[in-house]
Amino acid sequence: PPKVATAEPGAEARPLRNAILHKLTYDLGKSRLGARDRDWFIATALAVRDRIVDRWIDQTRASYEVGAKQVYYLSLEFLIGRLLRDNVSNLLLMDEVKAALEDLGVSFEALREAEPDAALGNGGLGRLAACFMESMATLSIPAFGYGIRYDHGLFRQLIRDGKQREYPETWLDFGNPWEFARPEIAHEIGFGGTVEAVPISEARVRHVWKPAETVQAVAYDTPIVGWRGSHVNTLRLWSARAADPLRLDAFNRGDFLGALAEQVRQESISKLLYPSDETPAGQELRLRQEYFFTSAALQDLVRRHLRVHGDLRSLPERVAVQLNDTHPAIAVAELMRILIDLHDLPWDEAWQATRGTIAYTNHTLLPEALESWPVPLMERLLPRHMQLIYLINALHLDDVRQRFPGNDALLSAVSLIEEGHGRRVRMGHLAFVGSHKVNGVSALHSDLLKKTVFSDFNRIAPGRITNKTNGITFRRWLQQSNPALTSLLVEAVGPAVLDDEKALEKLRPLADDAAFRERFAAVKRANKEALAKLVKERLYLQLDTRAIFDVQIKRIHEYKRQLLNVLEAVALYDEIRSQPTRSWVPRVKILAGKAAASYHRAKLIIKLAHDVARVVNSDPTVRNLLKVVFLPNYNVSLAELIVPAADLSEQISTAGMEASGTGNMKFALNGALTIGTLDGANVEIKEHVGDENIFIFGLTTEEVAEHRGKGWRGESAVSRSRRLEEALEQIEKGVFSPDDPDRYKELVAGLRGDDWFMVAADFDSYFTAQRDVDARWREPDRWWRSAVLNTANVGWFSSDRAIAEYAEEIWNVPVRRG
Ligand code: DL6
Repeated sequence: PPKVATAEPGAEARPLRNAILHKLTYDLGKSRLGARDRDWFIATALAVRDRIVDRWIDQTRASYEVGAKQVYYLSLEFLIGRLLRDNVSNLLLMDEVKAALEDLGVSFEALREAEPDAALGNGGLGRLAACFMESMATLSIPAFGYGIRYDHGLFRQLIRDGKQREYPETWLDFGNPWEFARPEIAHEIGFGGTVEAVPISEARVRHVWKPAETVQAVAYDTPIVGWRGSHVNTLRLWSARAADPLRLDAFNRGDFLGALAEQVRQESISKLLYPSDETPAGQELRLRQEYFFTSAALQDLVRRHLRVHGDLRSLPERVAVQLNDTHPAIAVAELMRILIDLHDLPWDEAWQATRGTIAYTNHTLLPEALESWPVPLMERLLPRHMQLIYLINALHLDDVRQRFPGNDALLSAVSLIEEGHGRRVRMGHLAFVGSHKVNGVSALHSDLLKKTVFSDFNRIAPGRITNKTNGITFRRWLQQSNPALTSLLVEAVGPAVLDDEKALEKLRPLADDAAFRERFAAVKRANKEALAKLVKERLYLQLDTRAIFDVQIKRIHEYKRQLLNVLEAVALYDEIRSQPTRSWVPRVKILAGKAAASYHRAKLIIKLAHDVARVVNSDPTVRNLLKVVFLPNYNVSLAELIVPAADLSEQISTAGMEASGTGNMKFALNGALTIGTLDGANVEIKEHVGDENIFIFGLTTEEVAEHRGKGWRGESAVSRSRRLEEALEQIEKGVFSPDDPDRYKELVAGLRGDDWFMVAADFDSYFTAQRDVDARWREPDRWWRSAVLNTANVGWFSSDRAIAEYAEEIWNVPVRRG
């Protein structure tokens, strides 16, 4: 681990040791002898939390006292993972905690693993929110994260017979020692009902929304500690609490289920991350979740702002609200409602305050992910908001009509209401209109935003779209998950590397130093050994750590093209079998990821990966030259183990479809070489690491569009590639699925057909790039030179850089390091 401000273990660790023991005894009511790892984890977390609280309270108060501008990051997802190592490390307490635990006869690693992952997110968007929270604290930006405290986060993935099964995740079963329940901080969230117009003067009416039901949003606060404990912010997650815990009349009648029904219905809002929205009830629940946390957040921040500043007109000077995608886009209407209906601001002033305060980040161009809600549902659930949306839309369209007269096509393109089959509210449009800045998450993505989904908006509001390329926190994704590499870096370029991502650049000359390269490679080997050990424990599979560890870990999605990766494994398997004595470069293909429960094709791809793995891994002709591994139940903690052990990072999405990616950054930082398309942030990674240190293949965004435009059929790629043809035939014929030979017919038919994700189109180019990877691996000097240069050149992808850009260019708040 990095040696910073080393505490002398022993005497110094004594108070912490006593504190842990005190927590174990008096908070958990356990003796040392009876305590399990989980108990030690909770006791340790509570003792560590005590070291956070004073500075948290002081800094929060201080930022109010000086009237500092507050940032509010609204996100339906915070994919935090575990917090113990994060907090201990950021507080520079690692040596002390380890010494204290050692004295108590407890292993830090064992209790670290007893902490459940807080999986309150699906993937990139949620993990980005978690990295951003840490960076905001590190840069001393006073900030709150607002989201939902789901009882059950992302499902637990079990693989049975190669198939994904989903089970509820239960992170709160033994309590959450990091959070503070705040039952006294509760906001009323209304749904349904009617709106009355009450005259308040001759010229004005006040609209009074009388909701049919109200649910309480109760706060749970988790302190978020910045690097070196510099600053502590709050992640405030809302839990739904029914107004009445049960209906006494029904209970006393003996109708016990009926007595609880209403409570269960209301509290289902914070029950589960991403309830399926395949049914109307599921859709409504999703909208309820979005409004629930957005309204709670805005009520909370408005109350705080009024307490500190007294006047809501100053909101844009003192408050920045960042919408993480459109999930909180209803904020535009909700803030208007609060300002106009509850605080009597005139429309224009309210609109100015709203627009000046809110900014919106778009994370996807995929049409199916661009949210819109049926107007009837909105009218029923949020009647006042719908009125406000109509008004916002009318004024917005008037403005466009005036500036672009006679352009009806433009009007319908930028309207907040989609008129087609069934009227719907376009949440992206609402977010755009209500924001002073809209950003994409990589240079390519922001450019595509301007050219595609928001092209008309870019015309009517030039300059509003800006780019903020994503970043990752180096504390979690380097210092904590790869302590051996961190020590090497500190030794090589000095401790500044722990504080300043730019210091990594000093590593560049060492890429030409053979002794350094050898040490760099040795760290990787040790990390690979650790991963191989885990694979052996979980899958009973022995891996050869001299092989290339070729890794693709992320959500399973057709556009991410795990299928392309598996096809390449099949083709390579064929070649090895046909020429077993050739000198092959050994490879271990490692995959992990979850498919959405209702995403049939993605689940089929998981099954195919397993079917291929079973055949390849048990074929004696292949020996150790190729192994295919699928690690179940991918989560943040698993990623922390896999990323440092990867040699090759698979970033192979169809060009134009991955908004940014952040895994790509984590791998490069840890010295993996990327094989990837010119998609998302890969483009910028290539610019930073240099063309010769990355393997780029495949169609570009423009070429993908061209292919689709010309009615591309995958068959034409198949007919040109014997290799692809053979791989597909085997899959089609059931070579990997003898129990059900037709299992993959549909999947392969898709590749021969419109091949929407260009898997067939890119196959040959990918296969060739993979052989370039093999060639580079055969030259260890060149491989490790590239690996070192990857680490040296990706400092820019720190979330500190990303957050500093948001702060300076969107939020207008100062940043301070340390
Ligand atoms: O910006 C974070 C992350 C990107 O890195 C990924 O490329 C992108 O797919 C992901 N987007 C989403 C979209 N979800 N919705 N809506 O998760 O965001």
